[in-house]
Amino acid sequence: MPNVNQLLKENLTTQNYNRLIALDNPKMHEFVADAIELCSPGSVFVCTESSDDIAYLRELAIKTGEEKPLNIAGHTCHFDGYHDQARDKAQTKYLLSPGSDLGESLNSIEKSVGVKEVRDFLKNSMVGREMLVCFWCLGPTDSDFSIPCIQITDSPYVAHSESILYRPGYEQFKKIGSSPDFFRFIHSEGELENAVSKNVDKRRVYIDLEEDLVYSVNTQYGGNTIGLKKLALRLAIQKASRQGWLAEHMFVMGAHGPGGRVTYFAGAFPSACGKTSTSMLPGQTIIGDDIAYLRKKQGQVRCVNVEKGIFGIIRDVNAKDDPIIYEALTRPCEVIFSNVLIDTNNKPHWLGMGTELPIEGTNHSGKWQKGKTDSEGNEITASHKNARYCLNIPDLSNRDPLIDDPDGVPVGGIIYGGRDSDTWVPVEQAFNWTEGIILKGAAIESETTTATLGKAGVRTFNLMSNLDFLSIPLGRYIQNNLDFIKDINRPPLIFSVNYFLKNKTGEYLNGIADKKVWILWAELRVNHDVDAIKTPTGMIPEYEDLAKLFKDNLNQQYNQADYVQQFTIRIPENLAKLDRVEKIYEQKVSDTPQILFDTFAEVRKRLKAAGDKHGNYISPFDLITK
Ligand code: SPV
Ligand code: MN
Repeated sequence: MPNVNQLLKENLTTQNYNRLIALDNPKMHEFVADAIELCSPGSVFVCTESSDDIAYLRELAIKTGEEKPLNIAGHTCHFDGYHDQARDKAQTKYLLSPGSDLGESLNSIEKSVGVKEVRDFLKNSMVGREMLVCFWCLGPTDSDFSIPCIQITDSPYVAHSESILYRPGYEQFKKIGSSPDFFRFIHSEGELENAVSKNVDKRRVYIDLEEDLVYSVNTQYGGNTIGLKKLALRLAIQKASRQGWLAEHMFVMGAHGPGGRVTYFAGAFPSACGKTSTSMLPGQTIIGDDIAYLRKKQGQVRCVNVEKGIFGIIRDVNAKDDPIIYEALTRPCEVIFSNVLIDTNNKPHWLGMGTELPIEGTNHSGKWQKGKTDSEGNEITASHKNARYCLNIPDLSNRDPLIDDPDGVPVGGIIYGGRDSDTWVPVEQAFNWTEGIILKGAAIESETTTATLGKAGVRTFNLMSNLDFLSIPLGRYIQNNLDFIKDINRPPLIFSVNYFLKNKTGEYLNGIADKKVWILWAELRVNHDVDAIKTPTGMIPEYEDLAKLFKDNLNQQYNQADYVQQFTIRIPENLAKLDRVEKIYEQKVSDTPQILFDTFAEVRKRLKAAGDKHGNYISPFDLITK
């Protein structure tokens, strides 16, 4: 691009120009110059990491009306448009050059067509508005894990959210000098009506994997616009695949075992399956709740939280079930609430907050009163089911001290979870890494709830809960996971958990608090403190060990009858699951590694043999061999 410098000089004030030029990176300068030329902003603000600059983003969000201050200091509320409340999977596509192939499952568009389309939508999109040029870092700064990013947006809400969710990156850009190795995001809300994106029919999120560049337009919802979140995860999965590490949709938490020992776990669960609440278990410490990078360092698997904040589902966050988050949401500290209900006293409310909801207020549909319906006749709930809070993890009382360690934390175990009413036991350890990846991670299914569109109870396949974000063929992704620990002596143990097991009459077999016991049992296993019972699919807890954990941690008597019911091995359901999942790989994933089919066949044999010997429903006591 000719005259980059001249264009920047003409369009930026001296102060902003100097800030940009202090970063000696021609590729970054070119990106900013191109964005200015394309979007024609009224002004440009270059954000460093000074507290004044971050405060400017916060204040601008209020000045433009994208966020409204609430009664508690630091709290604001943002609304997305009525039809802009979630990730737009249909309009999120990879820009594919001729000759490249991402496999049959990934949504893509021919690059030249897609780039033209999205650039047409971005054309002059910032006239009369301020373009915000922000620098952030994925992962801790000054670390092998760090990926510097530049985000250009005309939404102060997006920039403000990123200042909460990500580490600052201006200084990191100084360190990388002229390196072209960084992620780029350009976003415009497009035309606004009542402060929300008007043209959602022209909403597009297009991802250029070759350029590490993402375009997003005509949308505000965080999952579509906060570049460093799921859009960066897609770029990172490609990068990780090329470089031999892993980018995962995983929380990271420290489980606190006997004698002050801390064992770190990373865990992948589909949305609404207890992921954030597992990362926030009482008495344990949190590193992150959504995205992790895993690398091999010093002969260990180590991981970091890519973020430093939480963009969490607020539904059902209440004083009883999520006391730590609830506490942070009700005291002065920086919080952006989105798509909740604001009552006439300027107070936020949401579904499941544990107090009675007001009958009127303002929500994502505008003025709201109980019983209000939308144009299709559907009742509009007080807050949206995907309403969110955005806060800083350092503001939580259970933050882990190693949160920003540039070396990450050692991964003792990996946990895969799903929502499953009748198949998996509450917790089970895989026999080894390969079986863990294949039988646990690659077999995750989640039953739809009434909170998602469509019929409840339908099982949806979700490979490592990362399916929505994969940017490489599914088979290669599985193979990368299998290969990852090849030169590691003691790989992390892999566990499955299932918090949603029900009895025949549809009641849950476990209490909400029980998950703490499963995680602490996994902690004991990682440290060789307890034995386990062999099943056809892995290793389950012995009754006495769980009884002690229930007593010590929840002050509960754990009945043997409950144990038997929860940990019964359900042969027909397990076989049916293998059949369902195998069919998906057979029919939809042409590059599935052969070892997946071999492992399924082997486990099917084990299940059948156990069934022949003990019957279809096997009590764990029948499997004890000593
Ligand atoms: C998820 O849906 O998994 C989220 C929220 O973490 S979003 O930013 O929409 O991806
Ligand atoms: Mn997520």
